Amino acid sequence: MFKKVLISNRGEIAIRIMRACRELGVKTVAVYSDADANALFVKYADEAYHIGPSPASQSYLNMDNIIRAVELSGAEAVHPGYGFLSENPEFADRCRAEGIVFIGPSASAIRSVGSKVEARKTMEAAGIPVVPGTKEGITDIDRAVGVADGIGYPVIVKSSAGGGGIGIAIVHKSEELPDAIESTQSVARSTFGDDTVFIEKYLAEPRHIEFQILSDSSGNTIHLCDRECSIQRRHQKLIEEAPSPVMTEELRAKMGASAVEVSKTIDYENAGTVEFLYSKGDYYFLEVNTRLQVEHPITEVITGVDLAKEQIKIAWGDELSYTQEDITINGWAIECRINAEDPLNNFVPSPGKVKRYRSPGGPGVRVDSGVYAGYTISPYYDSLVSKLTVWAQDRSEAIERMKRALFEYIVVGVKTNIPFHKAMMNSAAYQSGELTTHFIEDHNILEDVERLSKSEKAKGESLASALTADDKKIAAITAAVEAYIHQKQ
Ligand code: MV4
Repeated sequence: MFKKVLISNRGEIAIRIMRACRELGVKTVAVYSDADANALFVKYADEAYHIGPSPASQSYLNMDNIIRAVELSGAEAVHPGYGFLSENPEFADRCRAEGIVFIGPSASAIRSVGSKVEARKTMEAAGIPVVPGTKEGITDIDRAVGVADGIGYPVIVKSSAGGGGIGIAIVHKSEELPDAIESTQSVARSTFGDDTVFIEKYLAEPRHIEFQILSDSSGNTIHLCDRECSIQRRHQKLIEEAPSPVMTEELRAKMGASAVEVSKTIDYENAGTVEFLYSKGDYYFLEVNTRLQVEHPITEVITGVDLAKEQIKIAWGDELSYTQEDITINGWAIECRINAEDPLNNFVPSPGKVKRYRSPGGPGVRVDSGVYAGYTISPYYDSLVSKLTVWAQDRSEAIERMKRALFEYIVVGVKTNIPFHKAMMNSAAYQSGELTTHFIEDHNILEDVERLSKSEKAKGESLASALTADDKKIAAITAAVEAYIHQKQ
């Protein structure tokens, strides 16, 4: 096994990966920006290297500085986590050129799905269902209108290099299509430096269902079942669950086989996710995420597989520890992303100092976080406070357990979306399991959030005045406690 791994990421996911390393007996190296000098993940690591100023472009995206830290530390491998350089084929290539193991797929596998047009073509040729649409990037607008007229409206224009909902347009009639193509091309050009766009039939209220896959260097590939990720706002997932409420054994076998086929088609190695849209009993390939995902814990708790450890073992060259037959689903998992943001003000980020903090515990509760009392959430990065994952025997028990965990959760000093999650768990529509990617707009969740935010605010005020010790002292004490827990061994 590797002796030392560098984690080119920050926050909760850096800690998640370091936990896997510690269990494998692997030493860890953190890299950090100015803003993260006091972050928990830096304390957790066996050693840490400063890689630049706070903006990600100068630190967590700075390949030269990260590779220098790998060399200085003597780490043999880099785990990129999610975001930042995790899906950057250039970084994967550079690591390999320097003799550093990149814990993830090959640069060529990343490239082969980086272009959505190419990925669609590849998967269609391999017999994977794709949404009806254009075969190639659009070069001739009149021809594109002809194709769209044939498919029938509404259609969706998508950027080939896109992702995260940037550079898409929904078009309801033929006359609107030429303008939509041109504006999507222009957004794609300025955002991604590639103006290739394509057209698909627009599915009105689909579900977003994804399959976790694992593939080793000996050609063994398995899937670890499904996650339902439909609850999102502006393409930011907020709640994920596993399995999907619509999944049947029959559908899982079909979609799982497709996910494995996708992996084999692109010679994929390591952990990955195959995303599908699901509508009215049919499923369609959407894209491949070539990284460990934010929502991986829900798969871990229902399958018992430690995905971060499997990734490291695969990169070392080990064969998978599991066959497909070994993978079974036990119970139900839900993850709420607890963000420092204001659900009553358009979910705007609410960075700042966390004055009081107590995370929930007890049966079936897992908290992945990089936050402690006295820690300041920086405006430079995402606003994730933690991922709150519950496990229970079934979906309704998982919802009750999530309500209980949200009730126990105390975060004072920054606004959080905890009231939003409470409203969701109490929503009859959510409880029914009838989820779509438009759930939040389609249901009156925010009304409930208003009421629940008032009680959250009252709790915060009473707790803020409950202690008289000044905040600096609390920060010093809790930082010392964390440093002790995470002390170098
Ligand atoms: C779609 C779609 C409906 N029909 N494609 C949005 C971002 C990109 N990753 C794919 N997206 C969608 N593609 C067809 N043919 C609806 C969406 C979509 C969506 C997809 C997954 C999760 C959330 C979403 C929210 C709005 C729209």
